[in-house]
Amino acid sequence: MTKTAMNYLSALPLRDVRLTRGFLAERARLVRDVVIPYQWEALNDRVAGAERSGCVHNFQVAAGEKPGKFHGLFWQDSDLAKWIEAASYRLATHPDPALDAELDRLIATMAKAQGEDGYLNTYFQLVEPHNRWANLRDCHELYVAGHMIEAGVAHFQATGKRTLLEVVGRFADLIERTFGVGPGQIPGYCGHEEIELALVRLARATAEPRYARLAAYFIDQRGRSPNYLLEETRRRGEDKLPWHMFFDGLATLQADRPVRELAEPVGHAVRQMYLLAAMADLARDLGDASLRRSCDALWESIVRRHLYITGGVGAEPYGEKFGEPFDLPPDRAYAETCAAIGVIFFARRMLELELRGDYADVIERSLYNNVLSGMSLDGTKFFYVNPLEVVPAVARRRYDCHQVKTQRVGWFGCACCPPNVARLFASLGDYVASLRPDGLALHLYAEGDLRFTLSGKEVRLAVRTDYPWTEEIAIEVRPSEPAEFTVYLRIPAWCRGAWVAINGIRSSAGIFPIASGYLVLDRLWQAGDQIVLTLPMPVERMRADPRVSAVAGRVALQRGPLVYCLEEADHGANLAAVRLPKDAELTTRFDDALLGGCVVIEGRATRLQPGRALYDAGETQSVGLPFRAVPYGLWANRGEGEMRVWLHEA
Ligand code: FUB
Ligand code: ZN
Repeated sequence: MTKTAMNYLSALPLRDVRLTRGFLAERARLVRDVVIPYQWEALNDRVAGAERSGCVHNFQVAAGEKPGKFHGLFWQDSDLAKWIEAASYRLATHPDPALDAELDRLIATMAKAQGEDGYLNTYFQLVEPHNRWANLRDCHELYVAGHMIEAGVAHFQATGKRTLLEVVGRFADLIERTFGVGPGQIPGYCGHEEIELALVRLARATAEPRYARLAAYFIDQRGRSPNYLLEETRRRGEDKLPWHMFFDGLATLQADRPVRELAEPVGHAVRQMYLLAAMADLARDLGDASLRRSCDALWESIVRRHLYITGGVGAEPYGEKFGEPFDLPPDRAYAETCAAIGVIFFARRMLELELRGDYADVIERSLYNNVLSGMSLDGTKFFYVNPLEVVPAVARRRYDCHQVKTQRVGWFGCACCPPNVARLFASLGDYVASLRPDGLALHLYAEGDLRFTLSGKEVRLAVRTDYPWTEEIAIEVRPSEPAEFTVYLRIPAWCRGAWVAINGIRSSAGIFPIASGYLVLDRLWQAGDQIVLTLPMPVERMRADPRVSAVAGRVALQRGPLVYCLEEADHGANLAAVRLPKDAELTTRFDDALLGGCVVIEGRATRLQPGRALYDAGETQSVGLPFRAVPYGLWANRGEGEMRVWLHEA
């Protein structure tokens, strides 16, 4: 093993990260107790007033258990697959016999629906059986297969049962026989990436490297000349590309060139992020340095030119795509929930390749802001797009890509986001910490207990904190016997002047080594050793690079990892008229009656008064008003109204 390989990180098993109290634990509980059951009802078409899913019905029809017709989109099965993943993570952390049995029944139906040859996709089985693999550009067959594979792996890892794993293994074997550059094989790949990262997971779970080789085939074949997707298009006799590809052509699908030649993120944002996640996986598992270089280049480009302050990507509603560098409009932002989840997937894999604080900083930014915004406080409503500025009457007219921007809804015709949020929050333990051969790295601060083994010694970490509301994180280290190892604690880039106390002796974090954004605490740990990390969280006025023309000169308020916004509920309409004086003193307070309890930022602002004419050469009058900003991730939980992140100063 090379030195670098030895330093790769890995997640702890989910059951060994118990989130017990506080902000993240509360989201995880909500997903466990409300979101997963709610989504099961939605997937069974039992939620009155919500869009019909048809997911479970489709499998029952394909299995011959029910009469009826397929309902939904080509990729409808993937919604159910993501839910199975979420439910499996829930079983891993909180065993539940009823849910376990429900999954067993569902998996039995899926197994019955599977074709003799291993094929499984209810759209093609029920609607176009003669057209299998005929339109890889649009029809998402391998994307759906990827989600099924992820579900099979998650279910196996959570329960030890091989039922779904065997189903998806048979499907993966069919895919392996079908695709490739050998005689009689299809030299193609999917228009929507996902299969690649799923195959890596399958390879790891089954210790079958051939699945990783298949993933590498899909990555290497993508965008090669002659271009398979173009040839396929011609074969179907089509003379033009679909609407969402008009502007960027094959780059919409990251298929206009080999992936190693990508210099900027392009095209459909979720696809781009899933592709990058798989590239990072393969860079690691196959030791592929050129894939790693591409991942590094794309990472740099995304965080320097394409990332919203809320951790979202994909500014362009037309085709749900990445836009031009620095084009990050707050109002017509698309910032799909799934795309921010894709950012987190990519960042986690980069972090596992190399312990670097900026990767975990982005995970934190995306999670606490864009992804959090994707789900209502009660867990039964979801956002697909996550703009940073909304005037409802205007936003309703700009009904971009058919997604509602002004309030969350119970389900979508294209419901990719809700179960994606569920699987992410149900697997938060994968993001909180990771293990290195020399110690443990804490990335996200949340109250809970972690258990791991280092050099044969069992260690427990008990974390106590009210983060992100408060600044202190207390960690008790409990090795089964004294043990020398390193505890790496992330010092977020937003934090200046961290403090650390070890067994009561307090010092500036600066006196310890800080490597790539992590405080390195390397010592002989004894049971009961106490670390207290203090991450000061003043309210910061954040400014965008002036090349972000849509918000140049404005400020966004951030405290700790949370980006804040103004809501109409606190200030009335026309938030554009609210100005934040440069010298306004901003105070914080925990309001336990607001939005489930949160820290609000308060102060005095001014409001420009309506003018006498549409345009007027005179001074605009203004009056003072109390000002209250709330965490962006919690917006739109008090009815429909205006919201604004980027503010003008006065
Ligand atoms: O196309 C499948 C999923 O639906 C994508 O990832 C989302 O962007 C939405 O289009
Ligand atoms: Zn989505």
